[in-house]
Amino acid sequence: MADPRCEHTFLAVKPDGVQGGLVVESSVVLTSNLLHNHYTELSSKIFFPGLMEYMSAGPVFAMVWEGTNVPSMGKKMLGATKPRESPTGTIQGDFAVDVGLNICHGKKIALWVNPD
Ligand code: IDP
Repeated sequence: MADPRCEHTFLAVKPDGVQGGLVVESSVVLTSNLLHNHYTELSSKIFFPGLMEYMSAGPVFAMVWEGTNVPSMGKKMLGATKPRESPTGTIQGDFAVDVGLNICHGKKIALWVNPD
């Protein structure tokens, strides 16, 4: 039986983080289809076209973490969506420069495991 304490969460280092050398392992360029599905709830936002362009600008480094409390732990490590609202010691607070260039992201595992 699966351990109920064993949770999963999805995180990605975005194109600016990969280009900035935050990861050295293999990374993937996202298809337009996957990106649209991933951000479907933001499709009416004024920044959506820019978000698509940003996320297609280069490879991302995608991960699924497994372990006790990984969703809340991952969120705490990432910090806030807006880097200026992210405390020192979080990835966004320490490395990101702007909400449109915010290095990391966490959510939606199933979409990435089965993109079609
Ligand atoms: P999250 O990435 O922290 O979960 P969401 O609200 O789901 O936050 O936003 C997804 C992504 O959309 C953000 O990480 C950021 O790259 C982009 N984004 C969100 N709000 C804005 C904005 O006001 N201007 C530009 N980009 C934004």
